[in-house]
Order: sequence, then C-alpha cells, then structure tokens
Amino acid sequence: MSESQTMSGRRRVLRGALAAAGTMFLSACDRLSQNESFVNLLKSAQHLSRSAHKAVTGRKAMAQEFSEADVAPRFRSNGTLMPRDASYRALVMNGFADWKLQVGGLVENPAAFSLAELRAMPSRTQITRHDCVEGWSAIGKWKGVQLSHLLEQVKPLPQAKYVVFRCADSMDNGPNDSTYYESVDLDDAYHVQTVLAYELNGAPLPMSNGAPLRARIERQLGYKHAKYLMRIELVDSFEKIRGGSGGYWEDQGYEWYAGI
Ligand SMILES: Nc1nc2c(c(=O)[nH]1)N[C@H]1C(S)=C(S)[C@@H](COP(=O)(O)O)O[C@H]1N2
Ligand SMILES: [Mo]
Repeated sequence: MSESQTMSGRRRVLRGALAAAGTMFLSACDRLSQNESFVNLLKSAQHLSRSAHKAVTGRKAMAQEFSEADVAPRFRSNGTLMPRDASYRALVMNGFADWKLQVGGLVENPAAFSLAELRAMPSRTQITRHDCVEGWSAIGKWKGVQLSHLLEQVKPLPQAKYVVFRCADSMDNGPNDSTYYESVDLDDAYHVQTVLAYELNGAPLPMSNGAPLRARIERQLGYKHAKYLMRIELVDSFEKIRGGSGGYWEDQGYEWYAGI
C-alpha cells in the first residue's frame, strides 16, 4: 500500500467516524428536545441572552411587537372600568368635547390639547402585549401620539426628572384625593413606544380601557399604563405628591420601576 493510499484510507475512516458522530449528535439532540429539563435549560439560556441584550441596549430597547393575527379578540380590562366621578361623567356625556389634556409643571410652555388636536398629530400604531401583575396578558393594537412629541412642544426644564400622569378615576369613596396616578422617568417618557393612546384595535378607546386617552409604557407592567388621563406634570421629585412613591399602587407598596 502506498503512502498516499494509507492517508486516504485514514481520511475515509475519519470521515466515517465524524459522520457517525454527527448522526449520534443529531439523534441525541432529538432525544434532548423531548427532555423537559434540557428544553428549560435552553430557554433559560435564551432568557440570559435576552437580559444581556437588555443590558447592552439599555433603556432604549424595544418591547416585542406582534402581528395583527396575534391580537386578542377582546382586550381585557382591569382596575377601574367605569369611573364614578361626576366630573368624568360630565365629560362622557359630551363625547369628550370639553376634555383637554393639561401638560404642565416643570416646562417652558404649559399647554392643553383637545382630542381632535392629539388625533391631528403624527401617530404611532403598535401591537404589544400587556402584562398585568395579577397574572394575565393580552395583545392589543394601540394608536396614539408619542409622549416625546408632546414633550418637544412643552419643553421640559432642565430640572425635570419625571413625568406624572394624573387620572380621572377615584379609587375609593373617602374625602381625600384617591384618583389613580402614575409616573415614569425621562428614559421611558421619551421611549419610542411610549404612546398616549386614543385607539384600541382600530376603534376609539373604550371606556373600560381608559377613554379618552391612556398611557402605554410598553417596557413595564400593566399598572404603569395610566388610563383616563387628565393631566401630565413634569416634576423633579415625588416627595410632595400623595404618598410620595410616584403612583397609586406604589403608595401601597408596589415597585415604582416595573420593568418586564
Ligand atoms: N386610571 C387608571 N389606570 C389604570 C388602572 C386603574 O385602575 N385606573 N389600572 C391599571 C392596571 S393594574 C392595569 S393591568 C391596566 C389595565 O388596563 P386595561 O383595563 O386596558 O386592561 O390599567 C392600569 N391603569
Ligand atoms: Mo394590572
């Protein structure tokens, strides 16, 4: 046997061994894919790389967007479904013609915007998943104006750190102000997907989902997405606002940053 024949023989054996190993690997994979703990391991690795991705892209990272086919036939509602406050009732009676979103606090140009004015502004439509702490999720299509667009008009002052959302709905019957409120920092306020929505699934926002206008804070849990918006305030601290923790549920102990 010549030297070269020996070589090609060895190579053939090697190639055969590799092929066999490949088949073994494939069938092992096949078996592994049926193994729940291995699949969970893969999922957790995926999760790890997703959080690593978040750390790299930081607060600007986008929440996942979905397709029309994923939209839930009926978007659930939670918390207040029908504000009982007389002032809100009066706005409803008039089809929100008298409603205006007030924007003030630490801004150069305080302003108020009617629904018609908001609808005439550039809009963003997004299909996203809403995750409530109570353990349910729903995918909906939202249309509205980016909060960044409004902020560009009112011009926050340099000391402004947070945006506070003031809502129409009182959470209890007591004599004190118990209206729902929420807040975000400027990273979330200027996030591309932070939208003040006036439409859900192609129709005007239903009352149970926050008519006439509600916030979408897509990188955070459901309670951050304030419904029944009345006023937006730029502030440098929550200290003097109600319980001082930056939101109705936060004042009862919920986390202020509810990232998902
Ligand atoms: N004004 C107001 N906003 C609110 C609430 C509320 O009770 N009042 N509930 C919050 C909670 S816990 C969730 S999960 C979502 C529910 O939004 P949906 O009713 O459109 O599903 O709104 C959030 N925003
Ligand atoms: Mo929620």
